[in-house]
Amino acid sequence: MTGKKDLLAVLDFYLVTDSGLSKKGTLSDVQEAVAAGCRIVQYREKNKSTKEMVAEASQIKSICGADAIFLVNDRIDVALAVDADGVHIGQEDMPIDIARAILGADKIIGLTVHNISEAIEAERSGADYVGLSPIFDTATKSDAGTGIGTERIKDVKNAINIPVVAIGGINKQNCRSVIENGADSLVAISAVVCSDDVKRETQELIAVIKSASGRI
Ligand code: 3NM
Repeated sequence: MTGKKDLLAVLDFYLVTDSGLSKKGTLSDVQEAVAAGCRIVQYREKNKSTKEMVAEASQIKSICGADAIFLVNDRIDVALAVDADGVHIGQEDMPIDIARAILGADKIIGLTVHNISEAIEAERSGADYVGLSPIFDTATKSDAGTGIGTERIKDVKNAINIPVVAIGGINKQNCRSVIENGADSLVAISAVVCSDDVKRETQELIAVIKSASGRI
């Protein structure tokens, strides 16, 4: 097991990059979030060439260093090219058993799920954590669908033994209820990368998450 898998148990805020929404650019966002104490970064890039992605992923990997898990969204080839810590995949991406066979046992694989049955299946097929989505309505992902609400988080958390990361429409105002309803960690893309001060926003989110989870 990679040392970084241990970090999955103590995640607070989870950064997902979005170069389309970012005010200061992906690398700056990662730098500021990691400096603020973020311990997991997912490079999610839909608008760049593979060559550009490999170069940027390599830089993000160095920023994450030993302190933060570095995952690549969807692109197993890019993750392998830079020896990332793992990938985050969706229900329509590479089947998880094949992703595991390609990446090996040490790498981290996160899977997006929308309900209890997908979460149970994700754990059974070897996911290291699930991303539960969307908690609230969001404009960041056009096909995300309607928010499932915070109550559903408890149901999913109680059904599985791997960490639950909440995503979709989360911000500083509603993040406390997300954690109080059982999420181990949460993603807030627009709330963070659209802010003027990514570091401060991340610090403030981490403070609320730690307080809500009793991890202070
Ligand atoms: N995936 P924001 S929602 C990347 O529902 C992503 O699977 C989602 O962005 C899903 O924090 C989403 O700005 C975007 O709402 C979340």
